[in-house]
Amino acid sequence: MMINIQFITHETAKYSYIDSARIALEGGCKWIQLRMKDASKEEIIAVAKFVEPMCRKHQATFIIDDHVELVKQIHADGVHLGQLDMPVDKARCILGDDYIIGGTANVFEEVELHWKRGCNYVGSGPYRFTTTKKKLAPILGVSGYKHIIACMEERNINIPLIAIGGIRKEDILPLLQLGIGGIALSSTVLQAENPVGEMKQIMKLVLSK
Ligand code: TZP
Ligand code: MG
Repeated sequence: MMINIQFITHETAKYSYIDSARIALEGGCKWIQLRMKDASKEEIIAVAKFVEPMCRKHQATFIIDDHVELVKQIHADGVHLGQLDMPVDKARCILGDDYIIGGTANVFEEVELHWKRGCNYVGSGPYRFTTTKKKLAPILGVSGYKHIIACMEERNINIPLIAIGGIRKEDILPLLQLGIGGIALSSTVLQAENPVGEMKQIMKLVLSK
């Protein structure tokens, strides 16, 4: 199975949003989600003008967080929608079948709803506490994912479940063993002393699977 590593852009004291995407791409990541939570549409469009061509150069998928209305304008491959964003089925009506739509879920019922509404993958977390996202949902840990995966198997729901939130390199293989379809991460790369090297190690780890 193809294991998907999704990098979530973030702005830190050291790095801009664009830097963060560049680091992930240079480290071999093939999926960038442009997440700029407190930014205006104009700021997002300005950053996307740099990040989109960078993704194309590296043959990486380019996803925008939240903003369905910007997907086509910034030439994104799709959108990631949280619990408070546009419902997945409405986004599917607007975008059609050629775009990727991801959704956030903290409990199985949300996974099922996203699946019924035509989601391509579900981001589920947080695995553990993280400061990257404000207003965190309850922490899932290994037992939370085990439960969600068991429910998905029972109902024959087979879309990739992507674990997110506080995930470090050493967490990745144990999570994949649970049946997780991919990993989304940010801070473990951006806080590393050598972030490109850290991303490379993570990619090597999953590509060997
Ligand atoms: N949702 C939960 S954590 C997160 C999002 C979008 C950001 C990534 O978290 P981390 O801990 O920086 O990898
Ligand atoms: Mg959102």
